[in-house]
Amino acid sequence: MNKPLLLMLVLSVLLSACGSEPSWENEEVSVVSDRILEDHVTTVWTLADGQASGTGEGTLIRLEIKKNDGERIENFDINHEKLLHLMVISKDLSYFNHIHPEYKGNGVFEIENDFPAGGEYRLIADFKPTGGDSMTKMEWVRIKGESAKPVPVVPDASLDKTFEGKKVALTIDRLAAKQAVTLKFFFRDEKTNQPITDLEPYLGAIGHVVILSEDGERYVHVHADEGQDTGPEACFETEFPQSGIYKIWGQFQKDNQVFTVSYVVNVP
Ligand SMILES: [Cu+2]
Repeated sequence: MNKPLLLMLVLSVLLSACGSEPSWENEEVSVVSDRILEDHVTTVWTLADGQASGTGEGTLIRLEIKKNDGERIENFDINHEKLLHLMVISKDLSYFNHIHPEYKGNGVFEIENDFPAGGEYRLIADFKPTGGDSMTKMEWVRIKGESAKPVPVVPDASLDKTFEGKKVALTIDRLAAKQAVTLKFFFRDEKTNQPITDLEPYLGAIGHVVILSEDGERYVHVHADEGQDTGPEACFETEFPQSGIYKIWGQFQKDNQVFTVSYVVNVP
């Protein structure tokens, strides 16, 4: 057997550990001058009244997306079944909501969110203008009303946790900053301890994972490996931008119900 072939075999065995081959994204080097780059886009966030909920009424979040020069952006591409994904996360990272605002035209998206208490929240929007980059825009907003007592962000002693009747073990191949990292979730039924093999696609993938640094400043996109379908494993490729404490949220679907898992890790 010649050496390159042997190497390929070894590599394919290594790569199959998480059930699929890695995908490389083509970073398109574009010379088209009117391509919409992230730096060329600005977002204006407005809260209807800024009152905290608890009154049973949601607060309207309005997001206007436009070019820095004020020019409208009219068209957006669907990504994971939606035009825009919005994360609403409390400053202490204890509250997390992933919602999909309605497109009103003229670059304006709106949705109501039931904020659980007053205080500061991070709003994070993921979207892709047609003919532009996939981009993320973030904003801090203050919700009026009494703040909840902050929950400390403490790294989990074990990444083997239970959520809504499911034991979910997270393994991270190497906990290190500025390196390609694979997150692997493994699902078992809490009662029977049997692997869960009937996960359902959620927004066109086996699941969705987002990561935010303790201070809310570094948000990490996570891409699900392709070719995964029903569990019991779900793998995601990512990179922590620098050392520090991060919270990781994963969202998956089973029996037509979306469930959220979360972990706090300290990246050395
Ligand atoms: Cu979404």
